[in-house]
Formats: sequence, structure tokens, C-alpha cells
Amino acid sequence: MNFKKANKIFAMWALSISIVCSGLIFYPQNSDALTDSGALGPVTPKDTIYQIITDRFFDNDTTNNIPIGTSPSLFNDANGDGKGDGTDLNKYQGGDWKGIQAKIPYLKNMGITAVWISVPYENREDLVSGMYSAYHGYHARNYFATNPHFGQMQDFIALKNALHSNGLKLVIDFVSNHSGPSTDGDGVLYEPDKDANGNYTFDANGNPTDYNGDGKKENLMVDINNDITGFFHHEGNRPDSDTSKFGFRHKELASLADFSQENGTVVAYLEKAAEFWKSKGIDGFRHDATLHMNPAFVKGLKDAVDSSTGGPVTHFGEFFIGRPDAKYDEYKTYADRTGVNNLDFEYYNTNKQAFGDFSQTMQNFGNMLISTSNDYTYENQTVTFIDNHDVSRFRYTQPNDKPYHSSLATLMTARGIPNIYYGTEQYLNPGNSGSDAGRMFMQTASPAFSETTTAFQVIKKLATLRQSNEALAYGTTEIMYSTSDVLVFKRQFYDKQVIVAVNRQPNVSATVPALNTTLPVGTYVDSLTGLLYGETGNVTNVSGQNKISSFSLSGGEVNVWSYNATLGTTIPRIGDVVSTMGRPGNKVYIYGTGLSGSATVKFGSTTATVTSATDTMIEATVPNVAAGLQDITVTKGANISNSFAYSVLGGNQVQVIFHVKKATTAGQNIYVSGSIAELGSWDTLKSSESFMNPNYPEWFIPVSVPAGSTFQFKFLIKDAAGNVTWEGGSNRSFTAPSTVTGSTDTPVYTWQ
Ligand SMILES: [Ca+2]
Ligand SMILES: [Ca+2]
Ligand SMILES: [Ca+2]
Ligand SMILES: [Ca+2]
Repeated sequence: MNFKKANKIFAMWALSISIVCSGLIFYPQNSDALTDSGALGPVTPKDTIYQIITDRFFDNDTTNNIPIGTSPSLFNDANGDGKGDGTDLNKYQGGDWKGIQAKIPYLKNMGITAVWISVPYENREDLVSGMYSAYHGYHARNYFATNPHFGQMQDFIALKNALHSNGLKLVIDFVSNHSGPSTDGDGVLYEPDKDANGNYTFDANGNPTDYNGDGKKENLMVDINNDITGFFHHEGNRPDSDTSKFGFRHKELASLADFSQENGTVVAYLEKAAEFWKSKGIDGFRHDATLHMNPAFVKGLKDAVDSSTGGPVTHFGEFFIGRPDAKYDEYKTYADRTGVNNLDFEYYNTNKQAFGDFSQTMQNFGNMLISTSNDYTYENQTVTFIDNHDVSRFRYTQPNDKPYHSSLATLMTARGIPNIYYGTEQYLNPGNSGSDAGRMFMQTASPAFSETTTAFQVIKKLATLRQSNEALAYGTTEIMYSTSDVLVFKRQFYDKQVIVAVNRQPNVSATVPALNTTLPVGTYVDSLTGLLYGETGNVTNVSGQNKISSFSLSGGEVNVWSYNATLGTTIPRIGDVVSTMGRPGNKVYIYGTGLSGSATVKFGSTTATVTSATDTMIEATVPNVAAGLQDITVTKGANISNSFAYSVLGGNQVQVIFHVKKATTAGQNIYVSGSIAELGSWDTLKSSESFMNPNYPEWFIPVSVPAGSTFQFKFLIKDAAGNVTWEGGSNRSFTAPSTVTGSTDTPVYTWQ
């Protein structure tokens, strides 16, 4: 499904050669504009995210360290002082929402504008295998109650309000793939008491209440070991040898009880849980384990959330891949197919190899930036990172300050939304590989929360530049020069440009030859003000060609040269759109420059209603246009902006699970295509994804389609070379369920 490049046109405009402007033009964020759900607004590429394992950041409330009714054995306090010791990382350490709130000034001083925090809802309260607590949040027990180790709902709301009033957005981790481990009597979910109408009951603070007076605030809802509603897949743990799509999606990830998301009851429950947290005013979701769920479910979940009160929020997910990875093709199109962006594992893997163990060159790194910019439709929305809670800390991989800093500066200036794993700015180094070792308790680290480290200052300066120069947020990427150790790249959004020159070698200097440039003649100060040994860049005109004069890069040197041209208010330019997928009637945010005044927004040729407009953002409503890809443009007078691709859905999304019986030969896969946009409108390039066949020769795939829609379809085969064979006979017909969280299986058809 490659509907890419025609939609991304950053025409390079003739540069007005004028006086060099190295001063920053700062567009303040409108931090008091809240949506109907209480969100500040989606995370955009102007933001810098900071990822916090809530338990491992800062303890500002010792009263919740051993919540009432929980075992002290969950808490790591060998010396009995009531505070986490930071020694047994399998147990709770005491970090909480009040702790994050207390550190907002620290985050703000670092230039952070969004935080991604741990799963906020209740997890199991015992030690798995007698050792492991659920401090990480990935063993759900009750989606509608807070994790009491982190605080009560009033504490969550207080954190959200404090973040918002300081201009920081709040993203929560959210797990819709599984509950707890299935192997030791867990894999259960509890729910709050219900009222007479079947609605969950809460007290004035939003915490579950004992509505029916039986002394309990929660009730067993489902249990994988007594699964009467078919809530879970029962396929067992996926062995490493099973690399099938079915294995990844339907078998268990690390023996965690896997939800049957093809079951409408499960879909309804998980959508309700996500909407519950959205209604608390959060700005986005980080979706766990997207690799392990059918995209049809993820697309429907995202659509349900964004179509609920308050409009679209940010969605990015964990499609965990290695490099190279057979699932790369699935990964690179994930945002196109679901509306949920990826955490950029391709960036992560290449960074580790190029800046970490030096097993790849900087040329390879530059090639990755270019190939992913081509492969990802929305490369500026991918969430980039150099480490996180599921991998070794980058500081362990690269303990040398110079390549560590040059990696960090590259992350902050490359395409995508940078995500900083907590403690990166303090050089947290567990001294061991692996993800668990890296989940250190920052409060007990040394230094902790220092605002004078070089890494802290690098993040601060470049996060500020990311806010002010749209070349970093919305720009294209061009490699200007690269060797094994040196990379010079350019980000550009129309006349706005940022040039980044990086030397990864700590002790070897390099000379970069004069480079042709689109920068105006002049001098460019280093935006890092020499923090990483950078110097002023000189652009001169040589025989009619502007050139950056040859310069040297000392060990670990990074230069960041910013040209923040004024783009003016006459010509509208689109830099980004959130969401990139939705139904007619949904809200859409269009970001860029020159957007205020009498701007008209069009989806294709159809005009959309604009509800508000500033120079940098338009809020509009998706008009009633045909489902499928539509180009968004903004028109002001005679000036029409570049276009940006938006995927219009044909309505509220439900799942139809197609089944067909067909014997095939090696390399052949089954697909379905049909009369509606969700089935590719008979275009074999836009057909469904390939089917799964755990019971070969029977094949199946869930597809997200509009509720109540009646459509024609046929099955087809594609072989390894891409040759297409349609089945014969007349078109088949089917009607999707009309209930909005429905899910229906087709009959098991026989190939005709
Ligand atoms: Ca202690
Ligand atoms: Ca605490
Ligand atoms: Ca009760
Ligand atoms: Ca799954």
C-alpha cells in the first residue's frame, strides 16, 4: 500500500537572498487552549517527549509506597526507612505522580514539552514467581482504577492539570494486547461496581466506590482460566520458532494473557477503557505491543478514541522490530493502515550501531534517514529514541561522552518526534546490558536531577530550537556529506533550514570540504553555543554558488547552524496534520505557517469547516467526502499550500473477519479486495493485508470496515513476485455489523 510521495510536496522555493537572520523567531504555544476532553492538544514534531517509568522517577508521597491492602513485599525497602532503596529493581521503588508533578520545573527547564508516563491503571498486586512486581504497568488488573502505588485519581488529575498549566502534554502508556501472566492463576480483569444502568460507579474524585455495599470496590470480570465469554486467545505462549503473523498476534507475548480482539465484547471493553482515560484530559496514548495485535483492531480503537469527545489525540505504538527485520514492510506502513504512528525502532537500531558500537558507519546512518523518509508516509510523526525501557540504556552501550552527546544532538535535530528516556540527561548507566537493569530509580542515582549536565543543556537548547525553527519539526532531510565517522545533514521547511554537522569519533578530527548550500551568504552561529565544541559556519558565494566554507570537526564536535527565515503570512504552508485518519465530522489539526486569516481548507476539492485559525494552526472538521485518501490543502487568495495526505474513513469502524478455504503453493498469500475504500476499491495494491493460515488450507483476516456497510468483494492470491490471481465467479457480498463495536465472521467460503 504505497500512497506516498505525490502527497508530500515540499517545493523548494527560490530563496530570497537577503540579510542573514540568525535571530530566532519564536512562536509561543497557546498553552491555555484546551479541548472538550481537557487535553492541551496532540503531541507534534515541535515537541520533545520525556519518557518516565513512574515508579522509577521521584517519590514525593511515601504514604502510597505500601498502599493499604497490599503486601510490603512488593516494595524494595530493606533498610525500613519507608523509601525505595533502588537495589531490587523487580520491586516497587516509590516513584509516583506527585513526584512527577514536583519535577515539572526540572522538565520545563530541560525544554521538555510532553511526558510519556507508565500505565496509570491498576495492576496485579502480587509477586509473579515470588519475585516480580508489576511496577512497570504491563500486568493489568483493572483499567478503571488507578495504580495506588502512583496515586489516586485526584493525584492523576492534579498532575495532568499541573503539566498542562506549564505547557507540557501528557501521554499515557496503554496496553490493549493483554492483561497479566496467564500461567500462574492470573490473567484476570476486575471492574468497578455498576449502577442500575450497568455503568461503572465512582466517587467524587473519580475512584471506584463500593456502590453495592458488599465491602469491595471491584469485581472479577474475566479470567483466562475460566473464560466463558471468549475474552482471551488460548493459543499458548509463542515459541521463538513461530515467526508467523498468527503467532505474533494470537499467541502470548511472554505468557501474558492475550485478549481476543476479534471478539466484539473485548473491543467494546478496551475502547471504553481508552475513552475513560481520554476523558481525564490526557493528550495521547503510547500503545504497547502493536506488533502483537491485528491492525483492524488497532485502527478501530484509535478511531473510537479520536471520534469521542475532544477530538484527536496523539497515538504512537510499539511495533518492535530488529534490523534487518522480515516485518519491516508491515512496520513501515503501520501508520498508514491504522492511524497509529510507530516508535521508530529503525532509528533506534541504526543509532545503536552507528553511535553506539560503531558497527555501522555514519554513511549508513544517513542512508537510514533517507530511506525511512521515503518509506514512512509521515516520517515527521514517528517517535524517535536512542533507548527506552525495553532495551539496554544507550549510556551502557556508549559510555564515552563525545559520541553519546553527538547521538543525542542528532536525535534532537533529526526527523521525527524525539523521545528522551528518563535519566539520559544524567548519564544513568546500570553497568549492565538488558532492559531491566536500565530501569533505575533516578532519585537514588548520582547525579540526580542536575540541571547543569552537558546532556541536559544539549536537550534544552535543541528542544528550544525545535519549537522555533519549523525546519526541525516539519522539514525534509538531505544528506550533504558523509564519511564513516562524519555526517552533515540538512533539515528544510521552505526557506527555513537547519544544518547539522556531527563527528562521532571522540579523538579523531575530520575536515569537511566546502559544501554547496541553499543558505544565504553570511555567518551562522552554533545553536549549541559551543557546548559540543561547535563553531561559526561561513557561507560565501563562489562563482555564483553559495558554499559553506570548508570546516574542521574536532573529536565529538557538533555544529548546528539554523537559518530561521520568516515565511510571512501570505502563503499558507502545511507542516503536519493530526490525526492523519478519521471520519467526516471529526476534528483535524493542521499545523504550519501562514495559516491565519481567511484561509480555506479543502479535502480534495471539498471545503472543510474551519473552527479556529492562528498563523501556526488551523482547527477544522473533516467534510463529508468519499472514503479513501484525500489531499488536504489550505488556500489563501491565489496561494495554495502544499498538500498533506489524509485517510478518510467510510464511517464508524467495525471488524469483519474474512474466511476462505484455498490450497496454495509456496510463496502465495491470500488477500481480499472489494468495493469500499477499506477494501481498496478493487485496487489490488490497496487490498487487505495478507491472510493468516493457522489451520491451512483455511485462511482468515480481520478487516476494519464501516459499521452497517454492505459491500462486494473477492479473494485474490499474490505470489512472491507480486503476480495477482483473482478468484472466479461473481462478486461476493457481505454486510458489516451495525453495532459500533461489533465484529462478525463471514462464512468459511471456498475459493471459486
Ligand atoms: Ca529504603
Ligand atoms: Ca510514593
Ligand atoms: Ca462493591
Ligand atoms: Ca495479541
